Amino acid sequence: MDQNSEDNQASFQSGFDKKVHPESLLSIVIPPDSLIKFKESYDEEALKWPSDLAITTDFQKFEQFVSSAHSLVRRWLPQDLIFRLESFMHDPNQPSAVVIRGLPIDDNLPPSTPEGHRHKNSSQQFMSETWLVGIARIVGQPFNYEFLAKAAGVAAEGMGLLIRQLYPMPEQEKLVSALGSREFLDFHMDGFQVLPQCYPNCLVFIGLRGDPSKVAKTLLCDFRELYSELNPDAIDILLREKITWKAPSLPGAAGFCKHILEGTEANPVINIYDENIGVSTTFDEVVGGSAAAVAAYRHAKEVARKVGVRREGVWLDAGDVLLVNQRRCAHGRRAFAAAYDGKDRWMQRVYVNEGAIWEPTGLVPWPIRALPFEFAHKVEA
Ligand SMILES: O=C(O)CCC(=O)C(=O)O
Ligand SMILES: [Fe+2]
Repeated sequence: MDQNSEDNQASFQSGFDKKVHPESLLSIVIPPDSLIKFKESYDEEALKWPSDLAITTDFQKFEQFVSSAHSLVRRWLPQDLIFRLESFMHDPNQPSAVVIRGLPIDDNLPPSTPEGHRHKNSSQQFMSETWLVGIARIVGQPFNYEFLAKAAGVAAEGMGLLIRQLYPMPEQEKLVSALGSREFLDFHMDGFQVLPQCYPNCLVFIGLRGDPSKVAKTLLCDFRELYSELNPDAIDILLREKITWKAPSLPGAAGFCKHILEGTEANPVINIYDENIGVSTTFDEVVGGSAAAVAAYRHAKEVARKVGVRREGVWLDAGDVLLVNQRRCAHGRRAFAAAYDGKDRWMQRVYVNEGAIWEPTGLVPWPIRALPFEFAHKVEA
């Protein structure tokens, strides 16, 4: 057992926040009447935004938008909700995920396709982006990874640098992917492989169009619930031994190594991933460690699937926002059938970090919000 392993075990057991936890998913419905005048105030703010917001690659220009979105959200969401969001990432008594339903988004939504999304932004329609970025800004600082912006099937420009568009794409139909559909997307944490200071501590999604069949739901697996169902022998091994991932498919990443179980007993972090995301490599080709550690990791993944799938999951309709605290739960998605008729499910997503990313003490110059992918863990001997 190396020194790191012992430290992990000691800190895990000494967690002092042994409070009763609230429900893991909180749902809040915004009364439509309270936002009747939102559009007027949005239109007034939008006049101040750069006219080339849809195509610019100048991050300085986004700051005007981020700041406006932030102030609009502060003005229009109920104060008690703002208060909750401000403590969402810090207070263990907050839920692990929150869904806020009923926000007004852009009228006459174009088809759920790359062309549709380009059309929406080139017509200066940024209402969904305003809620998404403004809410993310209450929780922390919104960002994206540059390689994801490039992989979205459209030019890496404009709002696409900051916001990921999620609609099923025919060419990814059979891939395990956020842009796939037929394959179950198993429980995972986004940014699994990045350096800790560049980790998306929170994910924020907004629905633009709900899956018409209502099958495509975001599934959540709360770590406290998962932990309570893990076999004690597996817990013991996962606290002592690290798992190694060889990640040939990850841009710039030779691989990385970490403990599956971190955090504290009261608030465990259980680092699970879907090793098939975006690739055709098998679990055995990717995951390394002692036979006992790999078996314990497989067990954690199986229990996560059982725990996560028995909950209903979250179906996001137009104007519904989902915040997921990645230190408290993993997420996945049910398999579904896409029609590619323009009416498929459409969501947008940003990542949130509380600020460790940026200079002067971080790694990236402010205000770049699309991070170059140079932050992967390397395999440790
Ligand atoms: O489609 C979903 O509900 C979740 C997709 C996903 O894992 C992600 O966007 O990070
Ligand atoms: Fe994900």
